[in-house]
Amino acid sequence: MRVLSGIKPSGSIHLGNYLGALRIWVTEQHRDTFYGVVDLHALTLPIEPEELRTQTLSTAATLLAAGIDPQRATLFVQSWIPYHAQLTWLLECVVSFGELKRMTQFKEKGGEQAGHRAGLFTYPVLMASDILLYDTEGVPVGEDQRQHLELTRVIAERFNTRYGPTFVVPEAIVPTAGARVMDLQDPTKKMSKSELSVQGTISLFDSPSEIEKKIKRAVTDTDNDVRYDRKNKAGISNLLDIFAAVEATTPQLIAERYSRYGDLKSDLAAALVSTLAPIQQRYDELMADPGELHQQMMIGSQRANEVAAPVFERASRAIGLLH
Ligand code: ATP
Ligand code: LTN
Repeated sequence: MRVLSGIKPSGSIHLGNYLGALRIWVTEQHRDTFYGVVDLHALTLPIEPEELRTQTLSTAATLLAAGIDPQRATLFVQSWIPYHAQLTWLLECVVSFGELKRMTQFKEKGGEQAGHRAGLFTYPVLMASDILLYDTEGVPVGEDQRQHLELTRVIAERFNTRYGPTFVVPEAIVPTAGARVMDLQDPTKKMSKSELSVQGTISLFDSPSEIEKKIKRAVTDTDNDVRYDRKNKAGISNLLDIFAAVEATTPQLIAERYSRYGDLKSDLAAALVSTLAPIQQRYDELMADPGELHQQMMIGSQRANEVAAPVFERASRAIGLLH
């Protein structure tokens, strides 16, 4: 099975990215995997050029540190493969304005406010290109990306119907626990890279004492009953869900082990510290040699380019561009 996913180099990777997506990227590596640092997506929100360059390299290092093996997975930088932007134009002429307007993430990010970039509106089409360019069958993503994946399927099917069989229609791979990690200070909002909620977000690079502090201060309710109930007990359910993802079990089984919030919180903090420590150590080693990292990304991107080229040609011929 061909698997592809992407992550934006728009800030430090957080626990939601790790539990919802990255951890699954690692376990899917026995398949034919393509993982992209999708730098063009980071341009949808304001970002300084120097910051984008630095984040692209450090995001690549984070993926390797989390366990992506460049011998097995094809790791690439999106903008180094010109077909992503090229295919986006063709697909923008297949999708409708109304379909893009219905995307909830665009609305949540306040997309219609004056001054927002048009790329924020059209970005699900760039995401569809990322996926369709590689004949992808499975896409590991967090819950927030389900709607974009559904749109990708609609675009692929419409293209195939209108212009003849061209694209593989992909499926989402969404984990059972950790698919929607919420902000620790506001469990009605998802943990996010670009929202400025330092206390509500656990970065993969937080120190043990920062992790302990943030978990201890995580918002819960006052009835002190450890029970998984996303609707009525959002805060505690979020912690149970995180714990279940880390231990590869279910939040209900974790809940049975605890009767007090305090015990749950201190055990969860300890579990997170021991999960993240090896990733942090490996990250420091990798960042010590940026030249080698750059080289790794070049090798992967060349391989990605070779796979994407014939798929783009197929699509451009099908739609009627002269060859
Ligand atoms: P931003 O908040 O700036 O839009 P992001 O944190 O959503 O960024 P992305 O790079 O857009 O990060 O997403 C990378 C992957 O992480 C996607 O598969 C996405 O579904 C997943 N993901 C992001 N946030 C969460 C979360 N809170 N819980 C679970 N998965 C998440
Ligand atoms: N749109 C996603 C990141 C992303 C992605 C992709 C995920 C860009 N391209 C391709 C899977 C496949 C996001 O913003 N969370």
